[in-house]
Amino acid sequence: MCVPEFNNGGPRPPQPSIDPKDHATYMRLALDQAQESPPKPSNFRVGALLVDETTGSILARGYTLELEGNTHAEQCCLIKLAQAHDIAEDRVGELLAGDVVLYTTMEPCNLRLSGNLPCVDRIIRTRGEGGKGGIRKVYIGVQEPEKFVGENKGRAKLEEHGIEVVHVAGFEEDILRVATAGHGR
Ligand code: HJL
Ligand code: ZN
Repeated sequence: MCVPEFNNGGPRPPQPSIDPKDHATYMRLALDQAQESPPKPSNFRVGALLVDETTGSILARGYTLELEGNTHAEQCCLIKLAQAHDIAEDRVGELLAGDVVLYTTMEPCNLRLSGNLPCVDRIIRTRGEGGKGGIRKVYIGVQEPEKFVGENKGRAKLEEHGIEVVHVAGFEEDILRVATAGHGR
């Protein structure tokens, strides 16, 4: 189908607005992202969104293995936002001056079997000197199941660094079904 050019290069049409307090809608959109991820036995299928909590606008979306390499959902959000602004991922916090929160279907990882930098550390480094700006709060749909790395201390580490972690209840079953779809029986 041919999608007509909507605005002929003019200002972008506003995104349909979501009430910033409607956490269930954002978590549902994060779950939609998780469903884009290819099923694999070696990791979970996770989806994530970066949201400006003042305006409700979605700054970036991501899912597991969306970008080249062994990429996590949260990592893809940060890299995509950085790429859109032509800066390196480790400087993406400089773009996040407002009230920025992360929605992720699964608690961010604190240890990766591959040895890659865990998403918790990527989130913490967005905070910059003195913990100003950056990602201020993380909404999670489920804790990470103890399958690959035992107990994930991601939530505790975020909280130690002054980042609030809030569980959005009600999606656990769907999130885990999507996350483990490639794991066999
Ligand atoms: C979260 C993801 C994803 C995981 N967790 N929050 N988002 N894949 O996108 C956590 C799991 C790691 C394994 C394997 N998964 O992914 O613990 O190979 O995927 O580095 O530890 O590590 P690698
Ligand atoms: Zn991760």
